[in-house]
Amino acid sequence: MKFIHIADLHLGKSMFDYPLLDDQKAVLEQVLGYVRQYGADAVVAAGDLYDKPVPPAGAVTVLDGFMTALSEMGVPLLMVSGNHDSPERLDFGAALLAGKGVYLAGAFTGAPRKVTLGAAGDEADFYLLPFIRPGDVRRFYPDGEVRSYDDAVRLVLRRVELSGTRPSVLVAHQFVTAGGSAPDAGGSELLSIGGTDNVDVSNFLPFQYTALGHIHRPQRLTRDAVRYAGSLMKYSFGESHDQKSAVLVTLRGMEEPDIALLPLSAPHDLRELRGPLEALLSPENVAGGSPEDYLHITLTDAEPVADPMRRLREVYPNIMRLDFASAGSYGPGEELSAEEAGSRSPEELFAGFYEQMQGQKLTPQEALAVRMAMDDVWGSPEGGKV
Ligand SMILES: [Mn+2]
Repeated sequence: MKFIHIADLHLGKSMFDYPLLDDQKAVLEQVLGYVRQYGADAVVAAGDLYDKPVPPAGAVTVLDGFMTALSEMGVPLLMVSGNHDSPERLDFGAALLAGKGVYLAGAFTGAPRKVTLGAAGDEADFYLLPFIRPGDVRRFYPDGEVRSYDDAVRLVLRRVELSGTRPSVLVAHQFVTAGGSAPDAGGSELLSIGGTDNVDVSNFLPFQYTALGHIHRPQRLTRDAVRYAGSLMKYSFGESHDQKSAVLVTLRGMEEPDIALLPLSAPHDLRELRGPLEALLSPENVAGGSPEDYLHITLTDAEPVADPMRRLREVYPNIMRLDFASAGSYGPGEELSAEEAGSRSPEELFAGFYEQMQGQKLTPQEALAVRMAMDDVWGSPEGGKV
């Protein structure tokens, strides 16, 4: 029995007003290609299928197409809701879809949904646990002590009776820590402050494989068989150096499974470029990638440049973000105590600020212009008390 684990699709997501749906669709087609290439027996999607509880119509069409393609190939698809999904909306048609090999766990029903798949002698039990909060579990176990996310997951999993002879796979979408140390987040996740939502990795010891979603950077947690697949695509510039992947899991009975990472790449890569405008305007100066990629450009020119966004867009049509390194990049400058600052004139303070931001001193003409602007605002050369 082998299956492909993906997570955090976030279908319908936009970045800086660029809709990513065409790229997302293309990456799902790569996943379908891997299913054919490796003869996968199932696909697991571990939550955050959509980016929003009420996804745009186009996103629903893309997920529908993915489900239909797998169903036509006779390959089951198992999905749980993530913190971005609406559990009830995701459950639409769930009972009917099970007849077509699409298994959904949207809303929590008191226990993980169990699905047994595979040919006789090569079966595996999949447990589908949607994203749960303590309150979701308390409702079903009013007598249970459920104070934290960890309590909630522990209580639910303790009640699962594993077969003991067939391998078990848990599908979940939670913030999993290993003995208190947090996973390495990519930057595009919606994480709670202070980590109160953490669930310890020890909860997953009984399972031969745990297919996790929530953290967007692909990674293992204490063992290869407990892992975050990572997001379908790079969803923040903090992830621009990540290699996104799907996980090919080959179960080997009650032994540790074999794991292989299958690279995923969107038609438009997400990249960061840095340099002076004139150099960047010749794309041959910029190593790697396509000019059509989604870009965060940082201009390092010391002097102001005219109309940089328009000129850059002629070469790079998909600039998501443009920054200027000169703004504040000349170090912290001198630290002034409130008393020291109070003893300086506004002109002196501005001159220091300007030098820190621009890396050069005000010229006499510029100093005069600043003086005149201050007079305009404060009304007299003796001003400055505001
Ligand atoms: Mn997510």
